[in-house]
Amino acid sequence: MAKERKKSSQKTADQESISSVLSEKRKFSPPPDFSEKAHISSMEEYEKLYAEAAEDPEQYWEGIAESFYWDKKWDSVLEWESPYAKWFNGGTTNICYNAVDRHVKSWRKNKAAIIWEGEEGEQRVLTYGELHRQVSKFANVLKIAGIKPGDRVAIYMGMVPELAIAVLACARVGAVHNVIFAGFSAHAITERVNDSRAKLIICADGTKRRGKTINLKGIVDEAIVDTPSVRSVIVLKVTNEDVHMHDGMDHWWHDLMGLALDHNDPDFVDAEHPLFILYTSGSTGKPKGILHTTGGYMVHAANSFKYVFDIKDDDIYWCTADVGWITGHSYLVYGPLLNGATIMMYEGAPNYPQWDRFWDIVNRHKITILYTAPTAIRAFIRAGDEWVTKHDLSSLRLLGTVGEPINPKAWMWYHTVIGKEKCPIVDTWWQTETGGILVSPLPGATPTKPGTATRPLPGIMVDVVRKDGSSCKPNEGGYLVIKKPWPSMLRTIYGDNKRYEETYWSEFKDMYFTGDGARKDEDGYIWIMGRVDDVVNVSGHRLGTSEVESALVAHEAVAEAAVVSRPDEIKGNALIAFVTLKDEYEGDMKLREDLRNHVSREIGPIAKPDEIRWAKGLPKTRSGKIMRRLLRELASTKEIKGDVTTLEDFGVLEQLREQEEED
Ligand code: 6R9
Repeated sequence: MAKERKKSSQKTADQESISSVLSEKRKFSPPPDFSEKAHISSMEEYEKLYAEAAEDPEQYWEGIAESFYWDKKWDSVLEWESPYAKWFNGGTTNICYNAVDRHVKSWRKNKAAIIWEGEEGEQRVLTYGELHRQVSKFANVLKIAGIKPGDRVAIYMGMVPELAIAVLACARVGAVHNVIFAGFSAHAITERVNDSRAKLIICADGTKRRGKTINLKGIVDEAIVDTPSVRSVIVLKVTNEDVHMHDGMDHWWHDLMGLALDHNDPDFVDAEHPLFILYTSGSTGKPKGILHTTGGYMVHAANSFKYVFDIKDDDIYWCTADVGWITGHSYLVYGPLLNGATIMMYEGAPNYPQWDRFWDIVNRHKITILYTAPTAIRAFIRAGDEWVTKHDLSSLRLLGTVGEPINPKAWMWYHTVIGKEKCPIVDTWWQTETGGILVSPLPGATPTKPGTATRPLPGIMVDVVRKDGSSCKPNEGGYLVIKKPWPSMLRTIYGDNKRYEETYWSEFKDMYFTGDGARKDEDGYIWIMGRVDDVVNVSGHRLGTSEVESALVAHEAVAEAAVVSRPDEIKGNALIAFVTLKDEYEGDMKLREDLRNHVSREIGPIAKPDEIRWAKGLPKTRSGKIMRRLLRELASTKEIKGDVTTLEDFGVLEQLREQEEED
């Protein structure tokens, strides 16, 4: 008995969240008045559409593609030479034209496209007409800067409307944008700019965060010391930082805009013309440049947005993600604008000046659809309901989450405290690689259960399979795969087809491997159980543990490092680094903070280990592989605090563990 109690108290938070998910049986039907007005209003309608799309996926996608403007129609819907896809091949279009110009030719010309709010409460509204004018002008600026179709352009800015303008203008002239999250370090910029060989960097002078300003231009200056491909830098004045402008290389955004004409004819490009590269973490050290192309991405980003968020013309939609991540690309910029929606854009922290900032924004701007991350929801729960209840949230009609599994407790809080039990929740599963949402409830149709992204969207064939590729039985845990190509799938890893083939297509024959573990329940609902590779989700941001390890061992004091994650109530996961120091550095009291800052400089503050533990040596298998499972267990169950002299002695720990098992 005593032993049992001891064992159960050692159950990790991870196991607890899995078992709570396994026993989750609650089911919530869409409110009838929501369904009545929804684009898809019943499960029967969903099942019918799903079956039709499964029967003839190409016909299904072709039907959707027809609702966009194409300068020339495609010759074929899909050409598939596994694992390389060409969607709508032979067709030409321009995604910026579809997202902006089309609306300007309609009554939406004077509709708000972007409502922007800064941290100090500054506000701007850009109508579709104004957005069109600014994007056209900036497209002319890009041309003046010598940018040609296919050239890569890096963008490093905070969440200001000009970020969306820069992205759209690149697409307009056929340039390939690479947005780099403004929290990344100079080193991370150098790495991305060199991998994509970007010709131009567009940045802001600075950005605001929790009342402080970050000098982005200074970081770019540091990054471009070592980037031979960069010819010029365009700098947008936002925070009035004291910046140094290099003669002939750096130009002010406002000076160039002053020279540019209002009118710009978009470049209609091939459907398979590259649209953007977005770097994401993988299970090995170097970030992967995920390449998306124009036509297929446009079709799925727009269509998934329309149905998952059930968008209507009077909605005010707010996605809290940064444009530096895929969620910001597909569901802040492209998806909503392709649908002519009004978007809210906020530059600042969720708890500035206080923990009610989000709810204050919802109330003042009468937000109807809110799309955010479980990590934010968990932080709000901890801050306390009183920050929420003092605001009127009655404008909200639909809630969404993305980025990591949402634990049932957080789901229920979102449902009751924010949604007042009247807003459906769409828990949307997807990845940088998938370009758009693949698994999600349709809010007017799908009964939801807390903790599951439910069923795949029509046209998407997902499955949970065993190691040999055979389908798992209901509730049997396995690997999440996608069995048929879809239009917004990544086309490759930029410049590295081999890595593309190995990472996604070598594990299972003719199936795309997501890297996620999952199970499918008796209703066919997909429950994501987290990554099965060395990728971890920290506050909804995707990080490779090996990336952090590489950064640590790059420090002169470090002999070896292993980074694992531990479940964390707020961040989802926390990073724990086990570090073996070179002999001469042992006992250096300052090193813990030095190493954390070093990782921050190498990758960015989001990658800072939460805890650094010193280890005499790392536990390894006979073949020399670090025993990460053991480290994960240690990281979850036993917090070793103390000064630099506290060393993990794995020999001793191993012995202790063995004794315990024998007991
Ligand atoms: C969109 C995005 C992708 C990874 C993915 C999975 C996790 C995303 C999720 C989810 C459970 C959800 N993930 N959405 N897990 N439920 N609704 O986040 O892209 O940054 O590339 O991360 O995030 O593990 O494989 P990305």
